[in-house]
Amino acid sequence: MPPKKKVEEEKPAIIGRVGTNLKVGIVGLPNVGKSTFFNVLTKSQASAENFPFCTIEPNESRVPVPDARFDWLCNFHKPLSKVPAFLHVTDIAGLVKGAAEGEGLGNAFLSHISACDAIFHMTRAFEDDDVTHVVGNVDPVRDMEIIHEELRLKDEEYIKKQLVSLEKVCGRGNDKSKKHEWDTMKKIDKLVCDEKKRVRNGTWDGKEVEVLNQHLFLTCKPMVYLVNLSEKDYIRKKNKWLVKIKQWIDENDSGSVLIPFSGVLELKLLNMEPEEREAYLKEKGITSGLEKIILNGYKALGLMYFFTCGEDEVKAWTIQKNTKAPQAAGKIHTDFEKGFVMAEVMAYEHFKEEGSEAAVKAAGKYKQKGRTYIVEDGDIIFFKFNAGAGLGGKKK
Ligand SMILES: Nc1nc2c(ncn2[C@@H]2O[C@H](COP(=O)(O)OP(=O)(O)OP(=O)(O)O)[C@@H](O)[C@H]2O)c(=O)[nH]1
Ligand SMILES: [Mg+2]
Repeated sequence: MPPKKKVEEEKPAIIGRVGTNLKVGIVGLPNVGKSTFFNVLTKSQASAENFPFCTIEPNESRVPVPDARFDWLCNFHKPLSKVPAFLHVTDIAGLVKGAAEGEGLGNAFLSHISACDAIFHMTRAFEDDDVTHVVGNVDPVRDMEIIHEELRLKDEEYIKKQLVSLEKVCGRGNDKSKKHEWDTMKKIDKLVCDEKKRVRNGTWDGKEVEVLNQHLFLTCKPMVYLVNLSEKDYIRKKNKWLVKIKQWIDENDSGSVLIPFSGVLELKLLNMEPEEREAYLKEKGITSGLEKIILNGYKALGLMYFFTCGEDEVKAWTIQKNTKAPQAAGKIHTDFEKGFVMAEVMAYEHFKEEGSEAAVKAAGKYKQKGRTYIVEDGDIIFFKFNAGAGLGGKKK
């Protein structure tokens, strides 16, 4: 007899909120250039393509994710409507030492950072006597430690409270249903409160991740480190802090990305006419840092997208990694998921290589995929679905 089909497929548990409406928050000490960066990011993208609804709130915005594939598809189809993927970004007030206990703007930061799914951790490595440094001098490594410690302290406070209530239920109350959550909380407590590490530094199995995802700890959020340099240092790609910052990240938050940029330079570029900007970048032999920052923010959120293409619309649909075809179809319309029949899939590269859908078919690269297909980044998909009795249909 053939072996029984495995019911549940193993897939790596994703740490963080489920969904595609995820956002990155800009976090750092006061006066490191967060709002300047946020404004540049928002304005540069908004003016470049004029996408509607870019600014959501004064401190929350969405910026299109730059993608040469999307541009190519738009150029090919010349659709009436173009919808790229967006990265949602929030500008958060600066944190200071003691914030966890109410210093500075205090505890308000907690809910703002809590609402974010990843963090642009911004540090200042530029010297400028006109811009006050809250601690007195420029030292980005010390500053990173301050931020991490405030987030850790906030988690510590939360963990201790959780332990008390879980103790009540499972310990004295003898209710075993929350035993696993309690055990996991004790493991988190040991790591965060005793060893002074971050939840992200731990190793967690699938069931533990479920607990993490119920609580969404601040020290569990993925970080992209943005180092704000003077224009001069950015151009010469040198700053005495960069090696130390990299070392710190490797030791404390290994695997996270470090991106140097220059707020003043980006602001300057923003105020130039396109030709002037291009000439300036060429003369200095540099590129703007914004694209890399947006792409890494999007990646840190664990998001990707597939395309639907036609004369009416070219659109990038955001999904989480490991999304199967029916759920991806459900992003377009719930009926697509309910009545899912199949996904007809072309890889973007194949489409570009072959030049038309017919040619992709002729080359045998047009695939029909079923419900277990895990959608890949850049797939061009045409879903077939059954809209119910008498309404069999083919759409998108
Ligand atoms: N020299 C220099 N000054 C900068 C740069 N970025 C920002 N500034 C200046 O630093 C000051 C603070 O900038 P913001 O962008 O408001 O800083 P922030 O991090 O949002 O500060 P808070 O909102 O108070 O936490 C302003 O006077 C900016 O003009 C930079 O790259 N270089
Ligand atoms: Mg600000």
